[in-house]
Amino acid sequence: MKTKVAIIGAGPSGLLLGQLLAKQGIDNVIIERVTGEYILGRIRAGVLEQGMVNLLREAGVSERMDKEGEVHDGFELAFNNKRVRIALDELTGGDTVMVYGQTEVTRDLMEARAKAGYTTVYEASDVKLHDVKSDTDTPYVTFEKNGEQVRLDCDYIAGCDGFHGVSRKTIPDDVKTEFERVYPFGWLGLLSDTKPAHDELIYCKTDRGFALASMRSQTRSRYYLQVPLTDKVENWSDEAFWEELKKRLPDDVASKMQTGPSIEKSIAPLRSFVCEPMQYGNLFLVGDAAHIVPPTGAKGLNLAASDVATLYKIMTRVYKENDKDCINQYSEICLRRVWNGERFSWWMTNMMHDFDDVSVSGADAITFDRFMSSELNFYTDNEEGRKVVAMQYVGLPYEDLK
Ligand code: RFL
Ligand code: PHB
Repeated sequence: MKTKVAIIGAGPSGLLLGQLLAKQGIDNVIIERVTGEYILGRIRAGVLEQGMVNLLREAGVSERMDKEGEVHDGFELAFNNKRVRIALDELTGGDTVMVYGQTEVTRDLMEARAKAGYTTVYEASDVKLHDVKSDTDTPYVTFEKNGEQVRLDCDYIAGCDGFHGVSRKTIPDDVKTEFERVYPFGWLGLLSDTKPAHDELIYCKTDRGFALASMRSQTRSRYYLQVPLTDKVENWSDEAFWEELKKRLPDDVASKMQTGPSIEKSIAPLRSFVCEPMQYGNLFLVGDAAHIVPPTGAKGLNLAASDVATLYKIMTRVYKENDKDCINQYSEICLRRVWNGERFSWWMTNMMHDFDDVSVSGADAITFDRFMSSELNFYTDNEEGRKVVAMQYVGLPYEDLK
């Protein structure tokens, strides 16, 4: 097999890049480890920044999102028995976010790819990247499919294979630096076909821990609870989840909340992670393969989309203008936006979670919590503070190539 761009991973990063390249007539093949159904079963992001919404429109996959997605012009922070609304549009001069699930984005992209007739190899095992940095400029990928060994020759490889993928591991240790922080708790998420508790998202900091009331549509809710890392999802019955959630949501929201059976329930650990650089020879790392944020700022998928936007511009210039020098800009441009997203997500996580049960104890833990409560008051008591939160939540602009 031969193609121009080999894409490893059919998550949102790989599928969106593939779709944009296809629009430019740039041939690409996606190699994915699991089945399409398995990917669609993973319940993840729910909030899309304006930049990602625009990119999905540019890719020609926005029809259903524009019909069924919900534009949100604000969200709430609840703490110390008060609720503060962050009015996104007023504070940013008109920017908003779109509530439309990652599952739906992925489904739309899969359908568009099938229609365009581009190849996706699902259930490929033992995927390996070769000669990503060589004098010959000819990297290739090998994998096993239906018991047979396959070789895919290409010009470039986009590593869109998530945090546990092979692409990042292909970059030699002495070339890359990995920055990591693991948080001492996880998020237990529950999806249910119930009316959302409120018409906007509410991020709640309480003495019992953090909770988030989110949604996918007017009939589907998504909720999260901060839980210790030692908790097992099997030990959380739906009843126990709803009971605990009611204790963490503001009283008037909790008292009216609809409950029902879960469609999905899972625990996600929280991590901040960045790999520098995000490129090596003809290999580019995209999305979760290069960086992870804790979900508190709703930035993970959105950072993946801005990486895709940058790589798409570079590949278009390479193939349409025969300018190969521009590939050197990839890592630098991406990392500037990535570190902003990392800082915001880390900051929101620290402000909104209860760290009392962590390794620090006694006065240290108390001081930390006091600092963060004071910070939350400081940023929500005045319009300038709320503006800082709003600007980052809607997302910083995408950077152009030089
Ligand atoms: P993905 O989605 O992990 O896809 C990677 C794909 O690569 C495949 N793969 C391989 N393929 C071939 N060979 C191999 N060796 C391979 N190894 C892996 C995998 O099977 C998979 O299909 O990465 P991608 O595409 O970069 O997308 C990133 C997003 O999924 C992620 O950043 C977001 O979901 C993060 N996130 C959120 N982001 C937001 O912007 N807003 C949110 O509201 C938000 N909420 C969340 C989130 C993530 C969460 N979890 C569970 C981590 C909420 C949660 C709970
Ligand atoms: C979600 O709906 O899954 C969601 C929303 C906002 C976040 C994280 C997750 O910050």
